[in-house]
Amino acid sequence: MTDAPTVLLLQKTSLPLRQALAERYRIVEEPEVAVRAIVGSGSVMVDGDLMDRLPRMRLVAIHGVGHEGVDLEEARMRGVQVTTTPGVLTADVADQAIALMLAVQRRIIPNDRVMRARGWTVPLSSRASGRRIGVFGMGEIGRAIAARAAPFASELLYCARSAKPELPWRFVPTLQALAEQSDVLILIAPGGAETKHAVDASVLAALGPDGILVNVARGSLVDQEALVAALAAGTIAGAGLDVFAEEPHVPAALTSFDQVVLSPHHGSATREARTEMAALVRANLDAFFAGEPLVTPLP
Ligand code: 8YV
Repeated sequence: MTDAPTVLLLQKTSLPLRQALAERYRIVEEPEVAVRAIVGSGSVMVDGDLMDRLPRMRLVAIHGVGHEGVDLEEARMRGVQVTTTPGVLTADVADQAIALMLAVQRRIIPNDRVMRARGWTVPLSSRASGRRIGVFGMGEIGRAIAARAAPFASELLYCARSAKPELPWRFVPTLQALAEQSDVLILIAPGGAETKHAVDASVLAALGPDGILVNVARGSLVDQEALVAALAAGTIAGAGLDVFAEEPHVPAALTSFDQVVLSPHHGSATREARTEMAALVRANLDAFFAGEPLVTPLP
């Protein structure tokens, strides 16, 4: 494979991805001048400095849909194109949000722990149906979450950059107001500077002592220290967390709460999604190197 184009792989975890790339590309894990494309998750930092070190690189193929780590302006200035893997992970991330919500409400994990210790008697859990469910972020995955959550909910509300009149759910213009009016707050907005610590102590207080936070977006959306404090003080009732401020680090305090369900950024980590994501990354690379239109470019 000496003539194979060199791809800088900035993603450690996905075996399907590595296999899909290795068939056709030379994979390196450190920047080098030969690199012609980067493959990685959208939260990995791809800034002007890295691009300067990769003078032949003209494609960033993101394995996922978030792209907050990629400096799109620097990319545009250098003629670097960017692709993501939309569609193929939508259902799985949405399912994960619902799974976390139900697991927190019905105490699935602590009850399982009691059973494994040969116990039977456990505290009461909370009713999942008939709650007001608020979704923060109304892109493709936000819609899939809302569609799944709505049948459970007494009301489905959402907050996004703008109201979507085509949707049957009630738009709430601020996150603070959404938290005030929701029993469950599900986060699926993009990461990056615009949403950093959007969920702070005041939003958590608005969610209230019966409120549950579910985050399948980015850890950066939540002030994690404020969340730990709110859980410890009972300012909110519980949380289902798939993402964390500094992955893979999870603060010890978060692991100590029975009312918290933790998951290792697993939303898109089904065999099916990861196989299709890998295929889409590969299809974008193949199109790029064949000089053909990219399959799923960022608009
Ligand atoms: C992936 C994600 O796990 O799509 C995203 O933005 O966060 C996840 O689906 C991540 O991109 C790792 O590749």
